[in-house]
Amino acid sequence: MKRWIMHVDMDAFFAAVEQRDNEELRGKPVIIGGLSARGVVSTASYEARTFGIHSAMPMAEALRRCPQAVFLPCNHVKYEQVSAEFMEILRTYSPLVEPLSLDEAFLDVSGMDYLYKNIAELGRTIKKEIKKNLNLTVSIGIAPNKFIAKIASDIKKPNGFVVVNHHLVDDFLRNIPIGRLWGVGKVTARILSQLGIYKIGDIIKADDLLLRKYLGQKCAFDLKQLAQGLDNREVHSDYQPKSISNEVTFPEDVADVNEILSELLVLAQKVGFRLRSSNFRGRTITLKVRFACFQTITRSVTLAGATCYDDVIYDEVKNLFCKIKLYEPVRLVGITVSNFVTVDQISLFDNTGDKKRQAVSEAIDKLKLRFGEQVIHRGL
Ligand code: TTP
Ligand code: MG
Repeated sequence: MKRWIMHVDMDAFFAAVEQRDNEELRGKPVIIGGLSARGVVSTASYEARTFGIHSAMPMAEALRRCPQAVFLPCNHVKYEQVSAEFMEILRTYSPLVEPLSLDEAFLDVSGMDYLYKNIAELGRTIKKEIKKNLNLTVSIGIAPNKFIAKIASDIKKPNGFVVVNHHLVDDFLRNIPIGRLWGVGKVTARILSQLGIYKIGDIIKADDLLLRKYLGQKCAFDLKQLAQGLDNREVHSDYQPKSISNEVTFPEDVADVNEILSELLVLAQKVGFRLRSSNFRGRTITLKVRFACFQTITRSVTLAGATCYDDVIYDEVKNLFCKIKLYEPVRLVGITVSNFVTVDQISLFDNTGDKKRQAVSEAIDKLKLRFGEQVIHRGL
């Protein structure tokens, strides 16, 4: 049986969701991200990308390049909801779905070409299904392995669709820039370019000894393997996030303890809501603090029982925070809950306090789901 791996990736995910939900944004440059002066772009609609705007660009730069764009904050609750719907659709086509992030996943679809006319037909069906149900477009790559499928989904974005047949792998890879290879970052790319290696085809031709000399044995071996289109990694369907976190960069550095605590309370509520929405509870709570000078510290505490409740998270974070010596104003704070436990383990720790919390949280979460996360906030 031929191995077929599919990589599906939403186009301009956050921006596309906003354009879908608001007719007035369609066809316009839309930029999503942190809106403070020091925020960064999370994503830009394809209209905005023509102005050179891309993810991770400082928001101030995006504003300079395209002042007429519509700028919006991230609505994570909404994107997570859409992401869950997206993954659900994918799971109806294969039991082996491995989400990589909110908007992309690998599917092992080996053998499915017997159920459809051919493997491309399955890809087109999934594309249509996502358009019909979510009114969003995705780009799909189908290939003999993960590495090639991921490149394939990317090269014809947006709304791309590329199938790389087994016997055409070499032709497909030959002219792909080396930067697309897994593990080739800026440094390796520079070394390779000094050796006259720019494309994947150049690696195949390159002398093994030369590669080993400049990249080390392991890296040279991995690159040669990938360049030949060899990648046996499986699709793991048991993906579970290991932690949930939220963080915020203040518009200006803050020295006032109460102001920081009140932001931590907002973050605790965000993390708690996301934990409860995804049915997770965690035992370890981590506080991250970045000072004005960019020095970053983290402090953690591990509880006897797992939690998903805002007030428990906040109280622990507050304790951690109060023990930190604030030698400088603070630039960023963040909260992570990790060390998730299973539902069986949870019942051991349930007590009356938690039952009350559960009732209150359920009521609040219903409001948040209906009216948006900002509808209700506890104050200090
Ligand atoms: P990507 O799939 O990398 O980007 P995209 O879906 O916006 O655009 P495309 O796939 O068409 O190139 O990331 C998915 C989402 O993840 C994106 O919509 C926003 C978020 N994201 C960030 O918040 N910060 C980042 O630096 C990146 C790359 C993505
Ligand atoms: Mg995407």
